[in-house]
Amino acid sequence: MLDHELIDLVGAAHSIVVLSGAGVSAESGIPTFRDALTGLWARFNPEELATPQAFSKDPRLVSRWYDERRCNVLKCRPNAGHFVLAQLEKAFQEKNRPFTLITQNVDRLHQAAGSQNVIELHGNLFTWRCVDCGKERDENGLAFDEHPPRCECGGLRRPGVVWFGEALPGEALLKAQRASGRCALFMSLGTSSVVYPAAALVDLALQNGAKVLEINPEQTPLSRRAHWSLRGKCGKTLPDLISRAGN
Ligand code: BV8
Ligand code: ZN
Repeated sequence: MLDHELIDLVGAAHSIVVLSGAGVSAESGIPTFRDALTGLWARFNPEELATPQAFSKDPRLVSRWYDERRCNVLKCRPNAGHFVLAQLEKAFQEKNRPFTLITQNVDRLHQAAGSQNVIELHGNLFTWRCVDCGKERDENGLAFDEHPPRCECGGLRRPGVVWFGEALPGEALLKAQRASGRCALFMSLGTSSVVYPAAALVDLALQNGAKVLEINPEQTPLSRRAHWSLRGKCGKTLPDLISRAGN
């Protein structure tokens, strides 16, 4: 049951920050990070494969995992949760109020749904770069025929994601921190809230007196700190909330 104070706040907030996690893409058919390891990959822990060490040790295995995820995402479409966030951004732009969408996701489905300003904290599956010369190229086609793919200079190319132990893109993180520290409402959507420094953004919002909404079918470490923690799927709960708020 949606709370009237929350509905009023979503409609009237002077600024909103959204932090999205893999749960927002779950209803598009993309396995969440914790369950991204099925079949061939079942014997690995994601944190083991998503590291520079794993790539140096077995570049072929890591390249195949990321290329398989990239090809799977290319077959997926944004869901109602993605679309309603794109609409909310548009509604806030028209009211000249700040709306910031920060994502941990690497699938670019927010952009596919029409969100204009997306802060990608963890990179994405489509921009691959050469480990030697740094040359980047977007890959939106079929699976690579060699793993890892090679650069013209002969160097190995890696996925443009942020691995565990790697720093997040400085400018993206700074923008995310600034927006989080200024917003009136912080929405944590579909994230387990355990990966840092993304999971620390909500602290900046709370310190600044913002209200916090979480939407997740499961409890997370944020649940007891949020003003509202709705047990539900983003694809259903979010559109209900946004439509009730009149955005
Ligand atoms: C760094 C790209 C330092 C790769 C990813 C404190 C400070 C700084 C670092 C650390 C710290 N403590 C620990 C660390 C180290 C580490 C970390 O956080 N480890 C965790 C595991 C404890 N952090 C790092 O290494 C970061 N780097 O800080 O480096 C540094 C500084 C300077 C110089 C050098 C180094 C880098 C972190 C980024 C790692 N890369 N992704 C890839 O995708 O393969 S993170 C990865 O996890 C994904 O991006 C994913 O987004 C992210 C978080 O997961 P979630 O999005 O939350 O997804 P998850 O599966 O966990 O949960 C899904 C949720 O959805 C669930 O709660 C589920 O209930 C819910 N759900 C399911 N269905 C639905 C739903 N919700 C709504 N609707 C539904 N339908
Ligand atoms: Zn190169």
